[in-house]
Amino acid sequence: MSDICSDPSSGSRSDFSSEINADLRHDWTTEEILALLQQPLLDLVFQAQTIHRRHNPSNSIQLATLLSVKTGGCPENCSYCPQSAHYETPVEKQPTLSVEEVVAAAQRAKDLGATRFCMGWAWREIREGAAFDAMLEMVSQVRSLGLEACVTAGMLTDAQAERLAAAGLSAYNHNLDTSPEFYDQIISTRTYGDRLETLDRVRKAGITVCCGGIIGMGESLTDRARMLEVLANLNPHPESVPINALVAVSGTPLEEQKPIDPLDLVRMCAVARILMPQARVRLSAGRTSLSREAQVLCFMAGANSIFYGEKLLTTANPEQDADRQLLADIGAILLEPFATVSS
Ligand code: SAM
Ligand code: DTB
Ligand code: SF4
Repeated sequence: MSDICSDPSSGSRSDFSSEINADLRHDWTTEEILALLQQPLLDLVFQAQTIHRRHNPSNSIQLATLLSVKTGGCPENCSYCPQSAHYETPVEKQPTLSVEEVVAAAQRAKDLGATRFCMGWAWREIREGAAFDAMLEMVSQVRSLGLEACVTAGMLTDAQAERLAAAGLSAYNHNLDTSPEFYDQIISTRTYGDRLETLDRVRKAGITVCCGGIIGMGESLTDRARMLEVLANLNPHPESVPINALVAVSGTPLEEQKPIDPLDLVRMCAVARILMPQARVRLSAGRTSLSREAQVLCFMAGANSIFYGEKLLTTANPEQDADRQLLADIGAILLEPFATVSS
């Protein structure tokens, strides 16, 4: 990564002026958010970039690498997900990875420049036992490498959240995916309320919250606005907000969905940035369908993280070489591990 500058000011916090405080709201209305989403694109990007620079003066981009530790066979019926046991998809159920395999992958990710390592389990919820003990060990060892550790493994109890926090977990990913109104057309095996309850448990345990959603599932613009509204009205805001474009996988109920217009992703990144000025807005699934220029527009709009590595959980992501080249070509400043939210 020698051709990409590292973040000179990571760890520093900007002064909290009244302007900065005024940007941090938790009372957004659907109408306000819809108006933002429908602004002329360049006005929207300008507004988002202005807020972005005010809150993130170092303008750094974070590289997060994903690894699927337990793949496939999930009892939930999320219509977008190739790992659901409800659908016949190209994903084969595989043996759960060992602590050693996971730590070796985390070391490789670190060597290639990632600062956050995100581990996924295709579970409805965490259960006590050997697999959870192994998860705690993975978290602790990933942290020992000097990486942020993130887990996504479905619902959890207060006690499990506390044990994950004690193991050093930096963040827990649990997405709202879409609006409360559209949710039951996408998933029926759990409720929006279940999702919010889990987020609450994560927050209470002192773990940072990674929560976002997906566009391109057939939702309306109002659904997009409503999802952003629920996210932005969480207090505090999620520290990171993944914005995914649906990867339509054969065998899932959403296999025939038309690809989104990349400019819609730019709009989502911009509005997420305006509503949650200090969050890491992560341009997540769907990047293989974006041109370099569309990705740069997302960065202009305030996206400041990507998943980095040739695979997401089970589907393709851009080649690492291509990402490194893109970041070098735009002179991206990369985030150091554990930098503060405002760096
Ligand atoms: N089972 C856990 C859960 O549901 O929280 C963790 C894994 S799940 C794969 C994490 C997130 O990935 C989902 O909430 C969804 O937002 C995203 N995701 C899954 N499949 C996707 C797809 N085909 N396209 C875009 N995003 C997807
Ligand atoms: C998130 O919002 N997106 C990532 C991560 N959080 C866990 C997962 C995307 C998965 C895309 C489909 C797959 O690769 O299986
Ligand atoms: Fe299971 Fe998570 Fe996929 Fe839903 S998104 S089917 S909970 S792995």
